[in-house]
Amino acid sequence: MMNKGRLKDRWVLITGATAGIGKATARIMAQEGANLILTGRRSKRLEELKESLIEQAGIQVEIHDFDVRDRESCKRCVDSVAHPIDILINNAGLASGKDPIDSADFEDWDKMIDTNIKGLLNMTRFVAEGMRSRNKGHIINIGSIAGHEAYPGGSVYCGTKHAVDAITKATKMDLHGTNIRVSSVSPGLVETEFSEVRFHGDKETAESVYQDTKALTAEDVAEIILFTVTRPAHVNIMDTIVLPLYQSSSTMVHRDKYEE
Ligand code: NDP
Ligand code: 8X3
Repeated sequence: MMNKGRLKDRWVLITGATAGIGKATARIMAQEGANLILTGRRSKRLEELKESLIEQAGIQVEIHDFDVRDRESCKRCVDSVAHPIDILINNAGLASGKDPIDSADFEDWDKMIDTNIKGLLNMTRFVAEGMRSRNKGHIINIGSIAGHEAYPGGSVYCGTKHAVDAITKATKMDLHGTNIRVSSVSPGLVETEFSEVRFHGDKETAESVYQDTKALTAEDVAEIILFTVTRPAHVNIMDTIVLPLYQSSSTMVHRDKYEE
């Protein structure tokens, strides 16, 4: 099947493509004809996604299972990609725990800092080298409303997402004068596996986050990522903050039956 979408022949690397926003972004990019390099730690999910995307969209898909916290694995992945990477979507990330500063778990802190900040930096460092040499590319970092506001129990998660905001702005400056675009997308509540991961597999607490309200879907965010990458080459969207209608800040979530 020949795909004639807007991203035909482009190679897009998405971290964290095994679930949520990353997976939805893979699907929407595939519909637009992009060839994909999909990463995550759960290899079976990557294999299943690869098969279904090839069948549905007739694109090329490479998969690489590794942990973005492991710098050598990040380098190995980027080095092994034979095609120029046109778009990097730094999406892999997590919140782990929601405990106050004086009782939070150190392992949770390390996971968030090492994944959301250092993992994103690792991938950017290796991919940006090639982009600079080709003077072409687009780096998109998935930030959060938590990168623009703070909330109780979010000291480290919010800290990592504020870091993503600063890294996005500084990366744009480091690549100033090149043809490389740098953007972020900063969503509020999105119903994915995010809360299940945050609450360490406690499904009931995770479900309560999205209960009696209307959160964004992963597809809503994927649409915005697609919009960001399909602007004309001279247009650089720096950030898009997107909240559900029923959310007005990190801590203000309206809980009522949603009707269109
Ligand atoms: P999910 O938990 O559904 O997906 C997270 C993805 O990140 C998975 O594919 C997971 O893959 C990957 N990932 C996590 N840790 C690592 C790691 N160490 N190495 C490689 N991959 C990793 O969550 P979302 O889709 O919601 O989250 C995606 C991004 O969006 C995150 O950066 C998150 O902070 C951000 N975000 C989410 C919001 C929400 O409300 N859901 C709101 C705002 C921002 P695997 O486990 O297979 O490695
Ligand atoms: C995820 C959204 O509000 O739980 O980044 O921090 S929030």
